[in-house]
Amino acid sequence: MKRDLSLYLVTDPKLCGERGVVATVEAAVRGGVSAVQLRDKRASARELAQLAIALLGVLKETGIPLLINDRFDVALAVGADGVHLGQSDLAAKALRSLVGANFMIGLTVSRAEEIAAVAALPIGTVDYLGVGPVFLTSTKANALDPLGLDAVAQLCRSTDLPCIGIGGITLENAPSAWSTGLDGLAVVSAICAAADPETAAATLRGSRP
Ligand code: TZP
Ligand code: MG
Repeated sequence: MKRDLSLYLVTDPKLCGERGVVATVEAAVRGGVSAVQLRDKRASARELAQLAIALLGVLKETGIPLLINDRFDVALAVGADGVHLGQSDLAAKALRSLVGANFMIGLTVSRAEEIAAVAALPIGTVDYLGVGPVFLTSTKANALDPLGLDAVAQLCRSTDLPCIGIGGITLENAPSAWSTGLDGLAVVSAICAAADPETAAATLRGSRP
């Protein structure tokens, strides 16, 4: 099934604060996010699975996919829709051999060589690319230098896979991020740290030209 990844929320427990991840996702869904990734670098597998099950409850019957950051084992165990892998996680090809075609695999890329490596894989190995950081971000520890709009546009043009931009995307700069030809925008702080995540999501939703 083709999924709508055009407004992709990545959760951060610290930035969601007292409101919590579940309530933040509920509000973001009301505002119009089309995909959710559970990301918590500090959680144990068990904690991640527990939160994932709660989020699957929120997303049930919305058609909005839930992906798990890094941990395909947790994603499979709870019946999530997919996993988002980084360049140092298990190779997408190895994972695809273990899971069916309906299980989504996203991969972070920041360089032309990484996109070329994906292009060399059998079609259907990777479902979408997370491209970034587009702008400067303080959300991710050890984030790479920002790619900037021209490099993002060039990376998007070099692949047929859906490209989802991430890193420093805000309500203000979202229109310029769209101008690169990205298929979707992924945000952490723009929604998780917003006083009103529903309105933030709706504003981002409305930023697409
Ligand atoms: N991967 C690349 S940048 C980033 C991740 C997880 C963090 C993006 O966070 P924000 O708050 O949207 O800049
Ligand atoms: Mg990762």
